Amino acid sequence: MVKCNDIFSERAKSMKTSEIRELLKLTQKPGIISFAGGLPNPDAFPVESTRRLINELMDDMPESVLQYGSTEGITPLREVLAKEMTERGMDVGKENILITHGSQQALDLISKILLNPGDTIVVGSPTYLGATGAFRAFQGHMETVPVKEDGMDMDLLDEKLTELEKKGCKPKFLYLVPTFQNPSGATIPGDKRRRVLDIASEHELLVVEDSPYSYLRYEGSPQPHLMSLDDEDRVVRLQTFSKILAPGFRIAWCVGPKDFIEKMVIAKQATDLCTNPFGQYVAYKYVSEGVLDEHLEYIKKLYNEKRLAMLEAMDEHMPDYVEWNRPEGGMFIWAKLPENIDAREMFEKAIEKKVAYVVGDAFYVEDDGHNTMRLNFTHSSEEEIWTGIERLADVIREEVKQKEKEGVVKETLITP
Ligand code: PMP
Ligand code: G9A
Repeated sequence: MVKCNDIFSERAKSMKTSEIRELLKLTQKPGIISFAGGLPNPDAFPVESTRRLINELMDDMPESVLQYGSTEGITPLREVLAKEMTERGMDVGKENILITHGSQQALDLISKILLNPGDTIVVGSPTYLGATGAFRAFQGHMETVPVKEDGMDMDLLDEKLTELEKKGCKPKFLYLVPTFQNPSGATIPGDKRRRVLDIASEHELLVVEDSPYSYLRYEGSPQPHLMSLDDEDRVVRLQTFSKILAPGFRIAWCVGPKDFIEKMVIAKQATDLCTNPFGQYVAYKYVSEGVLDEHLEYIKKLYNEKRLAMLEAMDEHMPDYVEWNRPEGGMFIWAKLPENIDAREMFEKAIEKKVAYVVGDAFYVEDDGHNTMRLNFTHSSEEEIWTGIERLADVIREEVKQKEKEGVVKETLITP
């Protein structure tokens, strides 16, 4: 029998399982209130309009919808997305757009075309673990810059890049989720966005702007996309239908300079030939017939109610030594527990009490964030949010008490 472990490539050996994917299995067990996965709410799925659009497609053009498509993606979808992005201040044509199976595939393809083993990528600390998973799978080396409440620290980014340059290291790209970051919910304010591009320009760096949550703003004013501030063709932007329509379609779009997209297309040919045309045509109809705009208004209202419910439940139930942010959009709240609490160690106790979260350290490349957790507010009902937060607050209180007890025992053992 072949021992696969002996023949796996170095690349395969560097791959790590996604904690979120593993958690999904666990949290699908009955009775568990899960604030773990970044999942849309099932009530937000547009079942009736999808049924109608699919029927129309089957009546009007089954020969295109059910056929293979071009690797770039279907032309009408790329055209309508280019038009929409141009209206939002980004100078984009269809030749700048590649349709992918989720933004996750774009992250994989970007790594495939840019990374040689050991190449450096600069990421936030914390950052989206699906991205670090993709970079790791292509043996990328990650350098980190702290992410604060207003996003990545720009002074530290500049310092980090200068320090790397001094060592003769030129990173391949900077990866950022500038708006309602996964996991921290942090958003880079408008004035700081210009600085991202100035720093990138000074250090001649490509910027990957991953932006699945920018449409999900519930209060405050929209901030300019990095791509709309870019006049040097230095930004590659990722957008997805996963959070605004349904992740089951697996349709996203990657936007970038023409030569970059051409290389992505070649890389994609070897991966899966083309993104599923069926989903692309449905997405096209959603955008072009204005159904998506209506749907967006509906989900923004729904998610805002859930966001406010979670914030209110946390205000009411959480002990005052727990800290959290109040993001104006997106899907996540980021919470910080006292230093002596390890959210990973506490996780099993939370599951016993039937509540789940994602342990914060999963989003750090380095050993950090042991006392942090990510809470998703979009997937649960308001009732589940209130019950789940109450359960979580109890688990935290018990853990803190337990640590205090252990501390007393330790002190008594040490004191002669
Ligand atoms: N990037 C970020 C920041 C995300 O949060 C997600 C989904 N959680 C993705 C990319 C991948 O999304 P999808 O593949 O569904 O488009
Ligand atoms: O199901 C997934 O893996 C997508 C969700 C990502 C997240 O929870 O951040």
